[in-house]
Amino acid sequence: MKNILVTGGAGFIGSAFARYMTESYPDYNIIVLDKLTYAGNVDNLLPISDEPNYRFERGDIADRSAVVKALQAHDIDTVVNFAAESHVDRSILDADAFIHTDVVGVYIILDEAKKHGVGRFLHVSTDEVYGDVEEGFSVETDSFAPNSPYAASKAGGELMVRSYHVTHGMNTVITRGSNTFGEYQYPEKLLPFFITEALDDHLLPLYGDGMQVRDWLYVQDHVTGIDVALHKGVSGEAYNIAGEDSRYNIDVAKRMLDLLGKPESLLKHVPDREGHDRRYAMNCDKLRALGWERAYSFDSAIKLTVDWYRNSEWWWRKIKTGEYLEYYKRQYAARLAAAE
Ligand code: NAD
Ligand code: TDX
Repeated sequence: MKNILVTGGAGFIGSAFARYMTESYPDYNIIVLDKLTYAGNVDNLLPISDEPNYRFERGDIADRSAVVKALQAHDIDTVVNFAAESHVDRSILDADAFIHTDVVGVYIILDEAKKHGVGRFLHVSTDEVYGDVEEGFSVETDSFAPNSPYAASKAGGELMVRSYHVTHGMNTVITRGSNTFGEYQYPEKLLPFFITEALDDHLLPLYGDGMQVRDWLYVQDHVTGIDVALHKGVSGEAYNIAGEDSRYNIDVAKRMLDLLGKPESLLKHVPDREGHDRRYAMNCDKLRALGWERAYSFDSAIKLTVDWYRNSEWWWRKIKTGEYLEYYKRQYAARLAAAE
């Protein structure tokens, strides 16, 4: 392992991984390939922009020529694929881009990686492939039951990876992370959206009764989980990465408001997300058996996250303009009006 292509490395988790790997493994070359969609942001990579073992290339994982160019130019031996459309609500409004990247894109990068003789292909997936988990904890051998177009597209991508391992003998590993939060997360996901809205004293649209349960994982712990799976995971296997900290959405929102010193009256119950999964929860003993441990509790990580957004207006204010405001209107205007 020497030249690692990190696809989707300008997004939230991919950039945290690129920053971590560049600094932790000076002997590896980290090459980010990213299309720079609305969610991709080169500011996320500023902390490593001058590092000698880091490079950035703009390109689409569904574009064969861009993929071949990157694989050849950097003599890539390892691929870690984060590139995805990642927001459930956007997949409900329009799923085209999800099929393009999360299904077709995964197939193209996988196929070209095989032809190029890539020795390790790690694919980053999600707990959402298991669908709604009424009780208990998902294990890696559970069947898939994706409920949103996003989750279905991620399940489709994973199955392509599986098939390339079984059919072509490719060296692959899949990770399935839970709800990840932390610095540099695009402010459409629950926590960064609510933190940045609350800082401006705007109403916070909580879907339905707010009693949906998510497992919360700090981004640094997600990244070290991927590192362990990359170096120690068994080819052909999948590994859950969980925070093992389940909370109701309403409690997460109240904790955040408390840290900001903002009133709970900002919370507004609005009509629910269509097809909304009630609960996700995973067991991650399999990854722990490879030596992975979390370093952060939810309480310490949410404090770090709230502080980061409070001190990083330079980062999020310029995002919350243009396309973002159009999306906000499409997603929330009618919901907030219905809740009045
Ligand atoms: P993100 O939306 O912040 O970033 C996605 C990145 O992929 C962006 O930089 C975007 O420009 C890039 N991208 C999109 N389409 C591309 C394409 N066709 N070619 C190249 N680049 C493209 O997403 P994230 O939250 O960082 O998630 C990263 C990965 O982790 C995704 O695969 C997601 O499914 C998975 N995941 C996310 C979470 C979470 O809670 N955020 C949890 C589990 C798994
Ligand atoms: O405005 C909101 N109001 C609200 O009540 C938003 C944006 C979310 N929610 C609820 C929906 C979910 O129950 O909060 C919960 C978390 O929502 P998201 O941040 O959109 O995450 P989720 O749908 O759970 O999916 C996330 O975890 C798995 C990531 O977005 C995915 O990329 C990842 O695969």
